[in-house]
Amino acid sequence: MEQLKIVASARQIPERQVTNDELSTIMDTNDEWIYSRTGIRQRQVVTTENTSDLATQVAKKLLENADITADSLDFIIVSTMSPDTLSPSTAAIVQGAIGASNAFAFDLSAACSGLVYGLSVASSLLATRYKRGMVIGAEVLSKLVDWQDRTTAVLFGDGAAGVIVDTTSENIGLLSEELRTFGDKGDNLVAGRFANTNPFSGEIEPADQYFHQNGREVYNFATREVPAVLKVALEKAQLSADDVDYYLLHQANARIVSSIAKRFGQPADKFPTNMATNGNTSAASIGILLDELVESGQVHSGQTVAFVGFGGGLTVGAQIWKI
Ligand code: 4VN
Repeated sequence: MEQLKIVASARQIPERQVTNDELSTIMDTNDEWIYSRTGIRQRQVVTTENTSDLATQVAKKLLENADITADSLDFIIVSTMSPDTLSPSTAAIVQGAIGASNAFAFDLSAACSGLVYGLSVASSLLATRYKRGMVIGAEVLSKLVDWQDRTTAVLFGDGAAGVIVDTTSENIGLLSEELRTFGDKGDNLVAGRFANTNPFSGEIEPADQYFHQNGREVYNFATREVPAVLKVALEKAQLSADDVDYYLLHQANARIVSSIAKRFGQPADKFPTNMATNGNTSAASIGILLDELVESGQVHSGQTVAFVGFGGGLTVGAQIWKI
């Protein structure tokens, strides 16, 4: 059977850096508080770009890195919770910008699990009719952050990253996955609420674009569900935790990452992090981390790598890849 294989990765991070020290000049917070609780020292935020600009830069770099033309793409998936607009989708904007005339394009909404969910959809598309696609996680969370709320404003950063996926007849690629959604807990992480002002509506819930989270609940959800899905994905791949070279977890919080490493009895250096420099970039974080590690040569073909996304929905998903 044809499997899907990652053939290229790329990332795009905005230039403007905002350190914890700079944040402490605009809100009542400080580097020690932020760093000790989250592992974040700085993040990058956009000044003029929107989500589709970051995603389009990633798409262009992907074409270059894979040495392929835009017209060879069958589909483009952009996973995002911060699209430019609901219509057109951010993926459609990217498709137009790079001239991928043979590709259909759509956005996928799964918050911080977006890249993993997007790759799951891509694997099904490639197993049926299609040969090649792009999956990009792109976020400008700085437009959803309430910059008056120091409990959330310190956590997030903007960025985008993605991969090109191709079919292969080799026995590599996506070995297994376990995806779960807990919609009954969705209220713990909310952003981008519209108001319905139709003349027939009764009591209207007011619009609220801002990101709100019940941090404790989301944190506890992550420490409970990430080990559970990872364990199932490893079992499905008939691998042990030791067989995995690198675990690329969503970069929400350094303490979550180290607690999962301990839980699986794995050394911390198998759980690379970049939240110190990038903050939490939601759907973009796993792709950014992957591209950094591919660039430095730490992650390369022949290795076994786990991706684990978790967050809004609430959603969680683990995949085991033979790169
Ligand atoms: C997944 C997670 C988080 C998240 C939740 C809580 C949290 C990150 C709460 C306690 C606080 C330090 C920060 Cl687990 C967010 C998302 C959204 O991408 C996804 N940090 N913290 C403290 O007081 O220690």
